[in-house]
Amino acid sequence: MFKFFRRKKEEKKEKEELKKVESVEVSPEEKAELPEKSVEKPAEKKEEKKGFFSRFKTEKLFEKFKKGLSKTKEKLSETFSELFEVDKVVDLQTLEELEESLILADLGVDTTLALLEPFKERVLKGEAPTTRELKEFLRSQMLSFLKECDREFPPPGKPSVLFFLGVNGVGKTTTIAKIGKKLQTQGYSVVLVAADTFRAAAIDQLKMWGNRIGAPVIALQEGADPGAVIYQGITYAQQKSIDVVLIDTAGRLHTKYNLIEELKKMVRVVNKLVPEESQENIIVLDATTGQNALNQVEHFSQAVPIHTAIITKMDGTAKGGVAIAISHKFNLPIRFIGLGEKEDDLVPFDKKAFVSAILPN
Ligand SMILES: Nc1nc2c(ncn2[C@@H]2O[C@H](COP(=O)(O)OP(=O)(O)O)[C@@H](O)[C@H]2O)c(=O)[nH]1
Ligand SMILES: [Mg+2]
Repeated sequence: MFKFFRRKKEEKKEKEELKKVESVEVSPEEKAELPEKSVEKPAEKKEEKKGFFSRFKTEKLFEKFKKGLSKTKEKLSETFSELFEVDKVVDLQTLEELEESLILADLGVDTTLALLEPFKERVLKGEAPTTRELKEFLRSQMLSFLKECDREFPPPGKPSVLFFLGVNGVGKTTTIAKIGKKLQTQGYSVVLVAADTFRAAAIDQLKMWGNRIGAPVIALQEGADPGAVIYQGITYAQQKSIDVVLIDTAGRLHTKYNLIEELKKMVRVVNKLVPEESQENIIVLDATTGQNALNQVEHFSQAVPIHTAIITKMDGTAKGGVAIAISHKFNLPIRFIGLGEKEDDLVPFDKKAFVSAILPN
């Protein structure tokens, strides 16, 4: 009984807190005087800011990767279980079977061939490497094909800007909310910017998320110039001393509308307001689209320099190998991967955990 009332009380408190942080809508006329609605964080929380990723480095992470990548592992293990069952000498036919299996797990043709080439050469030269050596070779090649991220996260500077891009439906908006929440729990204040001004629904969706996580949202009306929203979002952060600006952008690839030109303009606005080292341009990709994700990286990199990638929906697909292809082909570090729809399912990418999760033990 008491528990019930306590829970009700807590729910009520939660609702009231959410109400306090409404989204901030600004019109150009209002630009100069923005309402006081940023979320102030207690001082002691800011002390915890160091090492954003350190709190994730636990045994649990390996478990999470294993669970989320089980479909990809299953796909690979059809070949792997036969191949690595007993230690024997590797011949060309075995390598071809392995090639096929890696291609099917969406490493793609180019990356698969590049990955196996040094081993194939040994076989062609008449050496007799064993399957045990092949297993070790695969592991170390995969690790070296996955690029390390040497940029700080979030980038240094106040505010720093995370600029998210990617086609519609990949999970940009939900990912922004999840990252915003993670940053907040680590003591960073955040503001979300609705620069996908194409559809009113997109603006509303971001506002809804802002409300849920208790973050201000800077939005203009549907059809507004995305550059103007970004300008206002960043100046708002500067005025309110907010740590991180997360920008949601449009993702429709339509012939009549030049998304690439729009994105270039948006980045120019960011460049004018914050130094380059304070920006991270993040492409969001959906693992279930497999090799198509590579075309998307190619397309978007015409518009802006892409610093890192986030790959969502790994849980629903056997195409997890696409992470290796993306990182290898574009020299692109992976920041986070989505291993499910829940907030905790967006985890920092850990290449050792990734490779362990898809290869046999
Ligand atoms: N299973 C799964 N679903 C995800 C993941 N990330 C996002 N989604 C879902 O993908 C759908 C599209 O997301 P949304 O953020 O609206 O995509 P946007 O159009 O790029 O902004 C939503 O239903 C999300 O819940 C993930 O890692 N796993
Ligand atoms: Mg969206």
